[in-house]
Amino acid sequence: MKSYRKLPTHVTHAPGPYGEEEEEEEEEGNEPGSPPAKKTLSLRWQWLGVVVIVGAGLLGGTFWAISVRRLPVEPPGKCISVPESQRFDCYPEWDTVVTPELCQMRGCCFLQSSSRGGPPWCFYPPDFPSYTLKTLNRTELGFLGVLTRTVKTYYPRDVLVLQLQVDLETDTRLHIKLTDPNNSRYEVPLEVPSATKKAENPLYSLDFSRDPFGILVKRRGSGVVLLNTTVAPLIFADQFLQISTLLPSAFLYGLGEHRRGFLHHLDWTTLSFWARDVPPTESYNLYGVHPFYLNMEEAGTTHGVFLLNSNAMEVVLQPAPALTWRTVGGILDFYIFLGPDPSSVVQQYQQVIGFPTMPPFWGLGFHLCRWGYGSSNQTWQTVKNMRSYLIPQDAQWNDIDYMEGSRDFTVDPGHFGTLPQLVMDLHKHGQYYVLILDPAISSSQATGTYAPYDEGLKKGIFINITHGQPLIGQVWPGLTAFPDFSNPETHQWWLENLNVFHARVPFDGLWIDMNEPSNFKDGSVDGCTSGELDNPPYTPAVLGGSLFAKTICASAKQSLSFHYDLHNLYGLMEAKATASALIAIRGKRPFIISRSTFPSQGRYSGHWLGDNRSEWKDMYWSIPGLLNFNLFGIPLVGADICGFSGSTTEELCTRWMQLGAFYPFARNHNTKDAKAQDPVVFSPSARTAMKEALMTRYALLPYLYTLFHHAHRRGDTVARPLFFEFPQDKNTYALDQQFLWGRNLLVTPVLEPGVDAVIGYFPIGVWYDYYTGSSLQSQGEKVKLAAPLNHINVHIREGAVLPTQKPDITTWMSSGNPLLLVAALSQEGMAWGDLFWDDGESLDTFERGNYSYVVFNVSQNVFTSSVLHCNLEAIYITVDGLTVYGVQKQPQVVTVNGKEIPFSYMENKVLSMSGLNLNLSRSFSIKWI
Ligand code: MIG
Repeated sequence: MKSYRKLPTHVTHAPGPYGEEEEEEEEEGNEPGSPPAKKTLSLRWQWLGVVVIVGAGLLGGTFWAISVRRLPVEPPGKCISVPESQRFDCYPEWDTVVTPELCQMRGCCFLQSSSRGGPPWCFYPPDFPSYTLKTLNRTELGFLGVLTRTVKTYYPRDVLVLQLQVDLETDTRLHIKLTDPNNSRYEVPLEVPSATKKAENPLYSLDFSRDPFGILVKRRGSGVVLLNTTVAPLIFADQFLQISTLLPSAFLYGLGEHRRGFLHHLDWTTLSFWARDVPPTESYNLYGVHPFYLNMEEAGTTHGVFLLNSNAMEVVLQPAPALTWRTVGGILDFYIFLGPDPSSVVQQYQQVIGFPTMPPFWGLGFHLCRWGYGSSNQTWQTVKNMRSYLIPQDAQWNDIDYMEGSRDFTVDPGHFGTLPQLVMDLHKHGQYYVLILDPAISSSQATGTYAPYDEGLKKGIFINITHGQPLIGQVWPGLTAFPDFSNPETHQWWLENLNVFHARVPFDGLWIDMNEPSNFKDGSVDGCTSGELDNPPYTPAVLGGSLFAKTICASAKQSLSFHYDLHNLYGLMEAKATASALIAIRGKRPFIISRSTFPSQGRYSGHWLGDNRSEWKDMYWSIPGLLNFNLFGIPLVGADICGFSGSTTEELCTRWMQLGAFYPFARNHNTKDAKAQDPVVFSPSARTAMKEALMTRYALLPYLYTLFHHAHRRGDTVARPLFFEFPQDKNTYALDQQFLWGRNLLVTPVLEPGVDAVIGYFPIGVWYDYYTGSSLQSQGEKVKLAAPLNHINVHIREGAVLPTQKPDITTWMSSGNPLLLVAALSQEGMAWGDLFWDDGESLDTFERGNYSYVVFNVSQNVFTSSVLHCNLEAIYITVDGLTVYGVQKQPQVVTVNGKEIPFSYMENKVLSMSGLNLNLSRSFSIKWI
């Protein structure tokens, strides 16, 4: 009769999802294979049937029916009538080729569509059974409702009664939580803020659909529907939870960690979420998990949605436009952020997950690393070479080759014997040392020979298999056990080991790798159980096809829960332990870069984008990567500059060092067997170009540092997508080959070989060449820019004041140098900027008031510096120069605090003065007439 999708030969037909325990269900009249019981046929989805929408009474306080809609019902054509774009997949099992029979067993519609990878062939009919909203009561913060389901689904252990809690937490934040009121279920152990008072003037309104249950969230101003869950049935079974929503537009961002363009395509994509060690590849689940999206509405307003859930997950995107969340555990716990502009959405998200930590100033310098220096002397030589060419470098790193037998907290005495001296030498030069740690602890020594393992075993801090022994996997040192960072004891053990090691090698920062956690064995050396944690009824489309692929068993026991629930939190919990250990040991701001991440990670660490390749397209991919992690509240992010695997070329590495000079976290890192790619190994001209790019970065560090302060203080992005600043300009929505630093600095890198020009998009307004001050006026257009190999295009947005500093080869040197302020006037002759300044390393300087904050203003030919907050550090800083871009008329006189000073004025309308010798801690004004 019908032709099916061909069965790939390697796919064995999976048995139906009806386990023995489901027999009971059949007695209740929901026999598999038969259509849903009659009583449910009265349920209709919104576009077909009768939907009673109940207003939630946000305004008047009462609860009233706002509309009753009757739409034509077509039972026989009910399947055909569902437009392709609105077909929601009823048979997502990727390991089974769905047949009409299998589909009908689920009570779903089978309709083959033209294309593979297009609409699902088996999809929910409009009358597929779902939950009914039985009761809904007002609470202090919103509503509490009860949902019931009478017909079970095809997944085991449906939760037939659900509790719906809707809290109107703030005017811009709505919290929707669906839980099992009768059995406690795992919830993500994240400290989230709780509201005490209901929002008074929310930007949103709520509607509930009773039968079937659905929830609609609208933006009150525009009436745009932000969330509409009536489009597909809600499923809440023990290990299969699914909810779908329509999206107001296809401009969708976020949902990491994946290798994709910044703007998602909603062309039937399934994104999977399960922390995984794998070189970033399109469509794979990668190192970290961030179930957060941002969606532009047509009007240029923006909202965001966060699903606080840490289980293995999938998100399906389809062109309706619509989105489906599918997770295998926990609860459905949503936060909705109303913005209305993109920056506020990201700020509101971080109000829930926490703001990023303030990095030490040196952390913003240039970092150099590779796997396979092979010895401390070779590492040292690299540092000395950098110094001899006067190339900026703040931190030298070592990879696992420093270890003895790849074991944490050891040093290879043969090859890395001089490591302590190297670190001392770095410190003497005002430089810093960062080393790698892998979480897996070597377990193969006879007891008594490797203290971290022996002690760990005694303290019981390792993750156990179901019967209580440590789970043994295999990583670089051979057989390993895995510390359970969900156990506070483990933090203590980690601290003790770091402390002892720090006494030997006084490292300044830590690089935590392999913390997905990565395991060279699938599950453990003994495999995993055959139970439903290791083999859930539904496994999301994760790489390797199982939850234990290249990691530890989901059934493994951790102190807070099973690894099944905590897997995606491993990197977060390790980072948390590492941050508190570093604080305890050094008493200063911790510097940590982690591979695996989860929401709230930014509070403890930054992130690098993992094992990229030394290829042009990988350089491009880094930009969507940066932008995404800025949305996720982890602004300290960068990719391996010049590429990790494979060997780079001089041209690629030059372009990449230039782009990398604008990564918030700038590190050149290389794999073991690839040719060296640190700046000194290249030709004099390439080396010079790299050095100049780094000098530009170092000059801009006061600006970058101030951006980090705003990220820390209120959740601003540092590397910022253009549409954040120009949400009304649709041309910016898909841009991911350019980015901004904060509001004011536009970076337009070359991302392809063999060219000496680059085309960039410039939103409407005046943009000044960073280096020369020459201006270009854009109507919102693409502009072709000269881009010789020794040049990266950087433009200042009109209306900005940027604090810059005379660069030097370390931040230790540069941070004492005089400042040069650059003002780029708007067409009205105005500009604004600011500077956050402190000692660069003490803990909580902002919180304790140990900082200076200075605001710069230009209007009517007067530049003023206003010191709003001052501490000692600013007293040592001199403001030496001011350069003003866009001064239309040649001034006759320039005065500082009323006293005349010399100046220069150039044809391209740049006014500059130097030798000002002003003190940053005092307000001043400069006037030109
Ligand atoms: O299995 O430590 O992503 O940056 O150089 C590879 C060696 C382990 C993976 C990291 C990479 C690092 C490498 N590590």
